[in-house]
Amino acid sequence: MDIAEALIDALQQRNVRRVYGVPGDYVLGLFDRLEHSPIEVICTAGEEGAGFAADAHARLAGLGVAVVTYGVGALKLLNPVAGAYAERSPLLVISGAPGVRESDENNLLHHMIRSSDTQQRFFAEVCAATARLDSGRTAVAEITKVLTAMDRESRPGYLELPRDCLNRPLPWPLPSLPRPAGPPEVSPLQRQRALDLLDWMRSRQNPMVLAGIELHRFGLEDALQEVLEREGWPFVTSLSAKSLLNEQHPLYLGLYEGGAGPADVRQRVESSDGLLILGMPLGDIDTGIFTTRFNEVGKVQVEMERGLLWTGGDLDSLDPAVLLQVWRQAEAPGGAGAVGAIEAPASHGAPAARFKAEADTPIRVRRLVAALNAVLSPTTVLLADPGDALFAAADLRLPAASDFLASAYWSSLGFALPGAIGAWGSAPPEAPKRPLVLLGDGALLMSAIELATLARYRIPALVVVLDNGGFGTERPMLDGPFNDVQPVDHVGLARAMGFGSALRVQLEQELDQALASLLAIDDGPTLLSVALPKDDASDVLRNLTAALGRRVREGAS
Ligand SMILES: Cc1ncc(C[n+]2csc(CCOP(=O)(O)OP(=O)(O)O)c2C)c(N)n1
Ligand SMILES: [Mg+2]
Repeated sequence: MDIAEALIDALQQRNVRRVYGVPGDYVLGLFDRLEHSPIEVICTAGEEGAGFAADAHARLAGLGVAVVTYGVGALKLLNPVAGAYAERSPLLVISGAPGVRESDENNLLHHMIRSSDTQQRFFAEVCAATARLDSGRTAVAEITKVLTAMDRESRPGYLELPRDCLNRPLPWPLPSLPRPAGPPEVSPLQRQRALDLLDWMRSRQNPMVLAGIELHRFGLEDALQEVLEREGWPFVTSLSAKSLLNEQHPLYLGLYEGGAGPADVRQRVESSDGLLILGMPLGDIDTGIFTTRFNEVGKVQVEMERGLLWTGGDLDSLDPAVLLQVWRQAEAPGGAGAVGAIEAPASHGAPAARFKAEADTPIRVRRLVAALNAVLSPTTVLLADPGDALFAAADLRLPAASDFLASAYWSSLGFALPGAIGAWGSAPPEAPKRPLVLLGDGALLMSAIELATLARYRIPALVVVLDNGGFGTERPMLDGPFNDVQPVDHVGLARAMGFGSALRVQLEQELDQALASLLAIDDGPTLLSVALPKDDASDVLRNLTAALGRRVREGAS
């Protein structure tokens, strides 16, 4: 066995069936090896696309892989990998590199910057661990080190493979890789504090859980659901954790977004006398730009980095995984459940009704969301780019089992379209996924090359473009010609990229029919370009940009 085989074997042991990448001379040998293995290589149009595809795949399947060439290819991954670091997604980068022998002989090899470890040092900043596979003796230990750190932190990793090292032999047979760690060990102190907190929550008049994205990244959804159902506690989620649990669940009250979200959900959350903020780092986007007004004495926070933060006593080591482990094993509460029937806030409302188009009415964002709500299916993976695509998507109520992916905290444009490639690619053949991509006209221009990849692999995605003639999110903060984008014939663009069907709509009655006809096509991608008024925006976008605009204008004046 040699290094390339060991690497491919390690990926297979982790159930990786597809990887994403763009070849170059430093990595062609590895592409050839992958081509002759059971792993399928999805060739994206650009490396940024490969990175976002692998990120989306990682979010859904636990490990996603991007394979690229040295320097020019790898550095185009820095944005997706930084986003995966910030949003805790286990994305593995495999980069080719100049051969060890040729670098010894000559310094001026194309794509090289400064010294042979410069690229690895860039990635060290945005990865849980990095390694260079240049020795058969250490390769397996290095691969194991990187994958183990990725599991522990749920963050990216980096492996660099010099092109003359692929066939370096391993001196001993490949061992089985350690499996991802099981449930955490719990110390007596952790257990005691977790049980104290459970008693406290049970003693509250209005207990509630505000659930965040870490619960998804560390696979804690089932544990959370079990505890919520046993205790009868209602829950809300942050925007980035949208659809963490079934959004049709009777205990679900909606999305909480501080001052940016619906007032009635906010009132319920902020008046709780037992609010557990669980696995949710309090970043600006998830808190409606820091407009939360929690009831400070009735609030407790438990998160990965800082553990338990509670007036009853902090404990660094009590993270969400440990807490839920103890709670899961705790005895059920005595007597009837503490909480009576849960009444959902009006804004959360009833499950989506049929969309009834108004005659001769131009489409507005709110109505586009209503129309989409009526066509979501359990196999939908919704991907939304920052801009009103993301903020309006907050109002969609997803069916059970469907997923929502967004670069919500990192907020990079250009995630959603290539993310659809990875969302599709992560699904096993027996349970296929249909991506629904929502993105603005600006975001489309940044990622349009990946339309070709959707067409090449006949991925059954529906791409919905919210065309408001530019950077609508930025206009209320500070406007100028820099917020305009070139008007583009989206239908012509999609067809040129190989889409069989693409439509443009302006009126509600066209929207209805267009969605039905495009969703009926499932053997390749389709695109719907939706003309929206330039000054139209969702309520969430208006509220967020009002808060953010004050900060922007303070800096500009
Ligand atoms: C890679 C990247 N570049 C720039 C930005 C800043 N930015 C945030 S929203 C936005 C406007 C996006 O325009 P569009 O996709 O048309 O969506 P809209 O705001 O009009 O809904 C920009 C430029 C960003 N988030 N990511
Ligand atoms: Mg726009």
